[in-house]
Amino acid sequence: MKDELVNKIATIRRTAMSELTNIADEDAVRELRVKYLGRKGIIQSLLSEMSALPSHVRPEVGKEINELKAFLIEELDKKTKVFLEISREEIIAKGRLDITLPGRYVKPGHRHPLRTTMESIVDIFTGLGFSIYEGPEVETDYYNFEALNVPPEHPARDMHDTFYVEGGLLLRTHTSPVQIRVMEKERPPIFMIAPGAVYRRDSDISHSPMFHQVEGLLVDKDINFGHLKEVLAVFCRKMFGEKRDVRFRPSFFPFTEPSAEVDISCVICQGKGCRICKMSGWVEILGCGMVHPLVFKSVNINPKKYTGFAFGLGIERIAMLIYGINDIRLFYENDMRFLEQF
Ligand code: 2U9
Repeated sequence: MKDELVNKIATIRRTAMSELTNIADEDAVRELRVKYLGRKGIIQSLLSEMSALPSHVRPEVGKEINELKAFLIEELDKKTKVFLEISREEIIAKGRLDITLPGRYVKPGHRHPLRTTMESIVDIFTGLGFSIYEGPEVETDYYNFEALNVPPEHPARDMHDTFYVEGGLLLRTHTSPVQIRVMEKERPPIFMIAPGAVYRRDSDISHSPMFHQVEGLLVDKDINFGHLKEVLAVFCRKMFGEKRDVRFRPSFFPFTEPSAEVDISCVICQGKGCRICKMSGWVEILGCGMVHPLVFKSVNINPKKYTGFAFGLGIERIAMLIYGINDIRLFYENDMRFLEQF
């Protein structure tokens, strides 16, 4: 009985030794630990077999089992250490830095030409005392058309010209709704500009379904067309050069009366005549006019007490002129060969 158990202990030791030599990884170490030293492991079962032995032989056999146990603990701990070392070396090797490799070059970015143009325009007007306001791009018919005296039959309101969205809303076709919202909330004097994206159903080399505007509004007592002319002439010279000639041509907009369009002497040929100005010597820069009394009425500003002027300019058009770009779509294609030139 005793010899049987002693033999068994020796066999287990031999098996364990061969299993330990063939061990492949940390998981295998863990498995062997459970197999031999676990709660239901081999050592535990040897210890319970001991109870069947006569008491005088138990200490001797118990010593053998304890020796085997100590041996297994030591060997398994050694293996654990070995695999820990291997995996640490692997981690270090994987993350090793080759400081002789060239670094990854991160190209420094810069402003988009449209952003640069918009900022120059905004800077001039803020320098003249105008404040910047923004508003929603999805608008109601009221703010985009009705409050601006755009009649129901006006072509701009057509499905073919304006993007309508669900719920009777639309994508603003100009930033003018921002001025309406400001006039509803604030009382004159109002000196404001509204820069932002606008949307129209139009697409060719000079029209994009989304483009950008800066609009402006000045409302106070005794504001007249002379104020409009001077402010916009100052803007044109600051923006396009002090030597620029500026002219005002009569025009029409439902929200201004009288209305005008502003031309400057051609930035390319200085007025001599070229392809850009179609040999006229002049290029159109913006639209403007005195705020229509009906627009003031819709925001409860008394047109007998207050007058004002408004203007609007298209950023893309101006950027195309300044940089000599002939296709508006180049602004939105994110082609680095184009963008890197600015
Ligand atoms: C209010 C009252 C009047 C804004 C104006 C223009 C003339 C104009 C165009 C320029 C190029 C649009 O981007 S574009 O195609 N804009 O010609 N805009 S007057 O008039 C307003 C705005 C708001 C309350």
